[in-house]
Amino acid sequence: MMECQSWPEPVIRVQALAESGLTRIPDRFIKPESHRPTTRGSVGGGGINGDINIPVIDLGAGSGAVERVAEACREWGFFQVVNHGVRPELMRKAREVWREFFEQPLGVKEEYANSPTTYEGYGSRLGVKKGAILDWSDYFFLHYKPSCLKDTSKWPSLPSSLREVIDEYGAEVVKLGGRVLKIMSRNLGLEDEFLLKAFGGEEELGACLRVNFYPSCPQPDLTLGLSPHSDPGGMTILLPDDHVSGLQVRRGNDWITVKPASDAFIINIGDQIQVLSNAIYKSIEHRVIVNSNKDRVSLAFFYNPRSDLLIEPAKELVSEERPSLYTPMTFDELRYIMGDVVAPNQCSFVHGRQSLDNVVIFQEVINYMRRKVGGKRSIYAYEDSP
Ligand SMILES: O=C(O)CCC(=O)C(=O)O
Repeated sequence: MMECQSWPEPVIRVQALAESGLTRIPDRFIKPESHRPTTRGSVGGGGINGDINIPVIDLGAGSGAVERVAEACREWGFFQVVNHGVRPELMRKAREVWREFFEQPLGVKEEYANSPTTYEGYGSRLGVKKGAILDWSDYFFLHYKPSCLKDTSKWPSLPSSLREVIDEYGAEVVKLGGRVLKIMSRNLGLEDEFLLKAFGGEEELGACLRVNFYPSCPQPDLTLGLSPHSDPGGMTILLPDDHVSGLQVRRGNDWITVKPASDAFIINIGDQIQVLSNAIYKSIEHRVIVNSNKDRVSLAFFYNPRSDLLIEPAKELVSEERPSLYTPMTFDELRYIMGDVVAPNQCSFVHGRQSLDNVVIFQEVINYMRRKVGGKRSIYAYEDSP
């Protein structure tokens, strides 16, 4: 496996750059014209279609909620939930401790500087392509599940309440994820536990958190906080900033700016649920824009299948009229293809994202890799191989 041990060039800390008072952003952050967040194709930000928003669903509303989740997963791949069972006070604290982390001096944060081997820790870029155009954000990435990957000593020790708050926050969000997976399974006509089982069950599934910090930017029209991507995992539960919007969701040829509802989570379908549902549920491209006067913080909790389990469309959703659209593949294999075959030298699984459908044509590559490692299906097997 082509593994990236270190960054290809000195890392630029975007927050420090923004705080230096610059008035023009470095060329490294300037997106090609067609990728810039121009007004054209960006609706929902106060333009003619300013009222459009992703569905907001009250999870306490019984069967009505269940149906609305189904519709949102099919039509949007995104929705917000309120009345979700996670205490607003805990949500507020989770944002607050991370804001405090990012407000600390650079030297304190650098103690957690990450590398592209695991991405765990404090980072400022995704992907290791030398000379790549960068996004206007820093982040902190940590594992929450499975327990063998959770190492709280790698989480920031300051502010002093961070580890405790994030531990509790993680437990609550995992619980919410389980509840939503049940609703999705039932909506697909599958047994309630289908998706959770496909993910490996409560003990084995993967859960990790990326906290994004988007500093204010003197030239927000030239760059993006996060480039367009869809999530390769199962499902993402996002706690957005409570004051500043920035997330945009692809809708046809347009980008819709999400208007976060009060105390809501934003949930989106990832590639693995698109595959398990045989594309009934959609994993939709999204991106983040920045602005000239306000920082923004978001907590993206990724809820993923155990990485070496084969993921394929549920048998119940495959028929003569609707044949299976995907070949069985593990989450590791998908990331491998996304990272090292489709987008060479991009270890990140969120950048260089190509359409999931393109992956089908790489089945031969997967077959070759499996033969090479004696049928094992973990990326770690590739690392071990000569
Ligand atoms: O910051 C946001 O609103 C979205 C974050 C996101 O898409 C991600 O972390 O993958």
